Amino acid sequence: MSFPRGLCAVSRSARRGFDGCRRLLSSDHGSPALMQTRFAGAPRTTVLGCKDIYSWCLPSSYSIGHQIHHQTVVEEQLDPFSLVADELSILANRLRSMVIAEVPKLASAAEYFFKLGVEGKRFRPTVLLLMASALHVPLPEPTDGSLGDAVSSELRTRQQCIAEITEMIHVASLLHDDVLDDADTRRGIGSLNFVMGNKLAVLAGDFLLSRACVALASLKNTEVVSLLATVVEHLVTGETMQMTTSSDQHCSMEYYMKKTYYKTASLISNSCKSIAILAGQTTEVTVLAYEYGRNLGLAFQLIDDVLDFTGTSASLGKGSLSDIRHGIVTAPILFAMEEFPQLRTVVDRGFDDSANVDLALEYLGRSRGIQRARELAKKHAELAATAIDSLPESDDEDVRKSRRALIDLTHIVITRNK
Ligand code: GRG
Repeated sequence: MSFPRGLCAVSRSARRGFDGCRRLLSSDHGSPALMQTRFAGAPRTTVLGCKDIYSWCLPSSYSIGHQIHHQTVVEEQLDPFSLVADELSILANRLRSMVIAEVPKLASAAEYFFKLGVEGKRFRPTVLLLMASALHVPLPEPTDGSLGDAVSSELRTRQQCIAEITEMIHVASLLHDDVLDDADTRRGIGSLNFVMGNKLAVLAGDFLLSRACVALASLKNTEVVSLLATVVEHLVTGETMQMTTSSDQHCSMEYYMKKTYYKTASLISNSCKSIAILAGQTTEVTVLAYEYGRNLGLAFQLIDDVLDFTGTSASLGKGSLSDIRHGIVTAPILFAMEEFPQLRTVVDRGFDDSANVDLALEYLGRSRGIQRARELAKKHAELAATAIDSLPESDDEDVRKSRRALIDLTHIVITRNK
C-alpha cells in the first residue's frame, strides 16, 4: 500500500475516479489500520514546482500536483502553519491573558510555557483552526447586512476557545508528566518542576486545568464539556497504564496502542470532534473529524516513539533513548520482539542496567522494528487523510485549502524528524 506524496491536492472526484478506496471506520480506539486505500492505475502526475517552507524538516522533494480532468496543474505548496499564523498569534496572546493568576509565584509558573518562544510546535491549535475552516459551511447571503458575518464570527470565536482549552489541557498534562518523570528539560529549557520545584509544577498544572474548565463551561455545550472531561480522564488513565504495566501488558501491541490513544490521540480527536459539534455538523461529519484526529494523533505518537531511537538521523541510538531508559516499551521494540522472541527476556529484565539497553538496541537494529513502526504510522496518516477526503464536497476555496492543509499535515507528521 502506498501513500502517494502530494495526493492531498488531487481533487476528490478525480481521486475517486481512479482509486479503489475501501473505508471501514472503526470504533476500536487502539486497533491499527482498518481502512485500506489502493491507488491502482493512477495516471502519472508531473510536478513542476513546489516550495519547502515547513519548520518540521520536510524532505526537500516534498511537492504537490493537482489533477483535474486528466490535466496536471501545479499548485503552490501552502504551509499549514502559516495558513493560520495570524490566528495562532491572537490565540497565544489570549492564552497568556487566560493564565494570569492572583498570586505572583503561581502566575509565573502558569505562564511558563505560554511565553514567547516556548509555545512548542503549536500542532494542536493549528489542526483545530484548520478543522474549523475545513468544516465551515458558508451561510446564504444575509438580506439584512451583516447578521451572517456575526454568526460566523461568533462560531469562530467559540472554536478558537476549543483550541485554547486544548492547549491548556495539553500544557497542564506536560507539567504533571514532567513531575512524574522527574524530567529536567522541556521544549529546550528547564522543565517547570526543575526550575520551580514539584509542588509548584503540580499546582500550576491544576491551575491551567481549572482555567480550561472555566473556558469550557462558558461554551454552554454539555456534549463538548463531556468530551473534554473524558479526555482528562483518558490522559490520567494512559499515564497510569504506562506506569503500572505487567510483563504481558508490557509486551502487548494492543495495550501499547490503547495507551497511546489515551495519552496522545484522545485529546486531538475529541477536540476535533468538538469543533464539528460547535459547527452544528451531522453525526457523520463529527465522526470523520474525530477519526482524523485519532489517526493523526496515533501517527504522531508512533513517529515520536521512532524518533526516540533515531533522533534526526536514521541511525539507531541517535535519539534520546528516553523511553527505553525509563523502561517504556514502544512500537519499534514490540515489532522487533515479534521477529526475535528472545528480546522478551531482555525487556522483562528491565532497563536499569545500560548493558540491557544496548542488548535491546542490538536486537532492534537487526530487526525491521523501526521500519514497521513507521509503516504503521503511515497507515494511520492515510486513514486520517481519507477521513478528510470523505467529508461532504465543498466549492468554497477556503474550505478546500484548509482540507488540503489538514491532509498535508498527515504527511508532515510522518516525515518530520523532530
Ligand atoms: C493535568 C490534564 C492533566 C493530566 C494529568 C500526567 C498526565 C495526567 C498525563 C500525561 C499525558 C502526556 C504528557 C502525554 C504526552 C503527550 C505528548 C505526545 C506530548 C508531546 O507533544 P508535543 O510534541 O509537545 O506536541 P509540544 O512541546 O510541541 O507542545
